[in-house]
Amino acid sequence: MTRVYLSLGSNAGDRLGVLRSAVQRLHGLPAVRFLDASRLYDAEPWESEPGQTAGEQPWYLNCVVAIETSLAPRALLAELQTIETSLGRTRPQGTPEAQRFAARTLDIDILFYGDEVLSAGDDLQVPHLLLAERGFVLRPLADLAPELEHPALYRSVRELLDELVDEHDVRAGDYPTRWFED
Ligand code: PH2
Ligand code: MG
Ligand code: MG
Repeated sequence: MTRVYLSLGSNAGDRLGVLRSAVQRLHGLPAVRFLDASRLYDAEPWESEPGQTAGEQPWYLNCVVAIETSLAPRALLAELQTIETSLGRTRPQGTPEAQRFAARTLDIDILFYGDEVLSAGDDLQVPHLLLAERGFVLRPLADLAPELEHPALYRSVRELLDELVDEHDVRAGDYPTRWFED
């Protein structure tokens, strides 16, 4: 079994309901053991469509989830994409940029897969390439694993958060700490 950290985000529809359902779906995967989830954060959109200001995009509800899994990275990614699709994420037509910037009901990204460093195509870069630049990832990750060391940057999550320069607003929302079923 490998310890994996996932970033979950939603900025369309019933954001909290979608994140709760995503946790339930993770519970339901036979090759996955759900471990824990961070608090929830209201986070300013980190990128907006070119020509669009961040204020025009709805804010995200973000969290990080820890699991253990016997699935290989690509098999895990396929399961996560199935969950995204079944909870209503449609992948818009058009250029990769158009897809990247579309509002999403649910996005699940692999942050860490054990201490592996993988570069297996655009869709599977582990650790996540932008992890160390994003408050909406580092804040919830530090709830769960402050001492976890980034296998390529050799810095702990807490150190990365201390050194972070990210102007995007990330607010610990007024949500229950145990917002998910475990
Ligand atoms: N996800 C993105 C782009 N921008 N911004 C926030 N705050 N949270 C996200 O999860 C997020 C984002 C692409 O996946
Ligand atoms: Mg993402
Ligand atoms: Mg994604």
